[in-house]
Amino acid sequence: MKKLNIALMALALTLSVSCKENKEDEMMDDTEMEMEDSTSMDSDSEGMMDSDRTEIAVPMASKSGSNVTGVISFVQEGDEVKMIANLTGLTPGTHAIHLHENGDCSADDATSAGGHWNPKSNEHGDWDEGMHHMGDIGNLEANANGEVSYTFSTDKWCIGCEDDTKNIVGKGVIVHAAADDFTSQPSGAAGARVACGVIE
Ligand SMILES: [Cu+2]
Repeated sequence: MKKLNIALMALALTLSVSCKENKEDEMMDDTEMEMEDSTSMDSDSEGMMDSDRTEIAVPMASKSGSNVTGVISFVQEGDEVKMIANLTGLTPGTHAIHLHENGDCSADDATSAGGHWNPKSNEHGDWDEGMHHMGDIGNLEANANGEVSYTFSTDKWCIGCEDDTKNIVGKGVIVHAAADDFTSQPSGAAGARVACGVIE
């Protein structure tokens, strides 16, 4: 009798252990399925974001013998394009920043980028007041260490849309040695081109 009890207990133990293992297997299956689900959800939302939100990071090359480097990012957020400029190596003070018509930084002085991007043939001016080029972003302020962190947003641009008067893809980004005075034609007397990048 005692032997039978032990045998039964052993059997019961074996059964409960195998039962538990089965449960764990099932639980693991569930977890894997959940993970697969969340992965596919991520790719879905990324797919949605591709149409709503496009981002181009433009590495800036030193020009005209400067030490200016950094990255200027352009992000489409709904109807607006946000520009985020992070630069180093500038002289402290005010520097013009523009979009120029050619996405070509091959020249040592960046003259290959051409004049200001001006698809509506406007006069050069202040972005916030009256007439201006589509590339007349304005001025950056470099701190005492020659660093700039600057954000600008506008609904007058787009990234890759059909409207050539708004689409910034293929344009050049230029940072100048001096300030834009917003009045001198055609480019605000901003001096040498100290950094250049291509929006692509
Ligand atoms: Cu310029």
